[in-house]
Amino acid sequence: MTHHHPMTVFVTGASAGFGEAIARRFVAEGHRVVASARRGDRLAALAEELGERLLPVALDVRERTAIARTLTDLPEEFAAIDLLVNNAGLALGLAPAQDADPDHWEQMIDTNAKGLVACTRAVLPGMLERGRGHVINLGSIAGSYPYPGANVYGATKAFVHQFSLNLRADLHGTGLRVTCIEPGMAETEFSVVRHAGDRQQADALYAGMEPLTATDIAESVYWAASQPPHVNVNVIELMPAAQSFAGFQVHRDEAT
Ligand code: NDP
Ligand code: 8X3
Repeated sequence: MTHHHPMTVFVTGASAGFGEAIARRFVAEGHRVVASARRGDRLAALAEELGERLLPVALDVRERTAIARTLTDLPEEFAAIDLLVNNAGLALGLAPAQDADPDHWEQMIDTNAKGLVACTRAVLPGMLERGRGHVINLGSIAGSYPYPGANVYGATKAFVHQFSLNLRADLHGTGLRVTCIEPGMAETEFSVVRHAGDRQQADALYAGMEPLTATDIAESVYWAASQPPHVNVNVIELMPAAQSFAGFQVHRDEAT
């Protein structure tokens, strides 16, 4: 798969942030994009702006039967998916595990892990039949580096990392490719969602530093997808220059 011929790209979570930027990038390069997310009104506005190369599809990745129906109902010109970008995902809250809301945990697992594998499983047979395809998953640095309050969110992203590598192993010799993109802090609606709509708290995270942008991530997705067919980009980890690592925390007994 090279960009000499137009690709059909299926992007989940295309109503905001990375997904929207990814959809814009591929449409701008002449590819066809199925843009999916729960908020159909946003996708309709994007289709209005970008024209007929973008097909808006309202889809909740937590609904397995809806995924199957969506794929079956795709119009012919969008049906042969070359690239699946499993981007839909979210973090809810930053409470320590002992205080966290179990409903938040379930929604993150259902979306980031179960939704991602369901979309992948649904798209693979067609890719194998056509003998070409690429699955690009959105992991996170939170899957590799622990931090307080990341508990289940980070664990879902560790899942995405390992699932991506295991998927590569299973697809050995088929010509299908798998990539995991693992960004650090990027300014999208991510933090607003994490803080239940509290924009002040969300903004505070990015105050006084320059975070990654959705366009930066779209660029890395586009780059990975544009490599010649013999090249598989396994993992891309990227961070803002202003973000790096800190050491271990040590609890000290107050008495000593
Ligand atoms: P945004 O909140 O801006 O966008 C998230 C997208 O996911 C939205 O389009 C949302 O659409 C969609 N989504 C959420 N739940 C569902 C669902 N059940 N079904 C379908 N779509 C859903 O966040 P980002 O763009 O930043 O995040 C995109 C991905 O990147 C996520 O997987 C996130 O974990 C990951 N990531 C983000 C980083 C960051 O710092 N921003 C860093 C590393 C990784 P809708 O609500 O309309 O369904
Ligand atoms: C999002 C990046 O560092 O907020 O996955 O967890 S981080």
